[in-house]
Amino acid sequence: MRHVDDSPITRDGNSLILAYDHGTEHGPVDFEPMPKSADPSHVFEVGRHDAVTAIALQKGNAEYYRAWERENDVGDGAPLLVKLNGNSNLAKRDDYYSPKQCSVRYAAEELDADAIGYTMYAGSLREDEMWKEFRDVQEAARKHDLPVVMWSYPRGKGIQENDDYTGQEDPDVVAYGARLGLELGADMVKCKYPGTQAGWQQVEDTVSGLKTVMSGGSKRSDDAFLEDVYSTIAVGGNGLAVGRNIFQREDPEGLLDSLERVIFEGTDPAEL
Ligand code: FBP
Repeated sequence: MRHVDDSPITRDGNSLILAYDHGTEHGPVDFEPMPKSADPSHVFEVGRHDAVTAIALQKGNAEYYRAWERENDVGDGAPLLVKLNGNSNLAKRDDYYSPKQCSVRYAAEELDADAIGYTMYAGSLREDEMWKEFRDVQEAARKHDLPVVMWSYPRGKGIQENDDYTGQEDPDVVAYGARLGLELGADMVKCKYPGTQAGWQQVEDTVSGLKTVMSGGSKRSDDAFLEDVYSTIAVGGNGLAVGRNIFQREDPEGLLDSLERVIFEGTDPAEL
């Protein structure tokens, strides 16, 4: 089993994953602030920045990505992380569930993936179903030597109806979700920012060295965003998986330059 540090999605142990699955998860509304971001090839180009260690795509865009690389003779595109499951904002369900649309075999053999990703909604009424799917995904990924990134987003009735928790960003909830990544065999876990550095420290204290990356969240100023990222790196976080804070910017190059220094060199944004 290859260690994630030896895979292309990390650099010096850390990662910057450019997430572009929002057309599935949120719908075209996420492209409205920057209409050119609706064109996948625009975001593929952004992903050629040296800071980016993976681009996370749903199956359809992953197929397009490989074709785009071939047709444009792109040799330095970001490594490909195929997101195996996803769900839309259109569905009405009894509780959160993210169905799988791509197999590990297809990701590995047809898409030449460098890693796979799976969203886990622990706390949902459908958690058991997702655990079973994740088991199959994780074991198949091991056979293909692909790192497994868990989008660990505890949410649903089990969280909402438990008075011990204040919601999805409660540090106890985020840390529990991160721990599940370790227990269920992920190589890296992607978690919501719990609001404070102490909250992220709690995550790190829970995962015993498992790779952790912060989920970007909605767009904010460069300074506020870099500060949040640094606060996780400073206590042992391994980087970032980010979508809107990159593709909703007219020119994300400057922010990517800064993120590269913060994530891979540990530079305090105050010194940039
Ligand atoms: P952002 O940086 O834009 O928050 O993207 C990270 C991400 O995990 C995406 O991969 C995904 O589309 C989205 O957030 C899901 O967020 P949520 O389920 O909380 O709406």
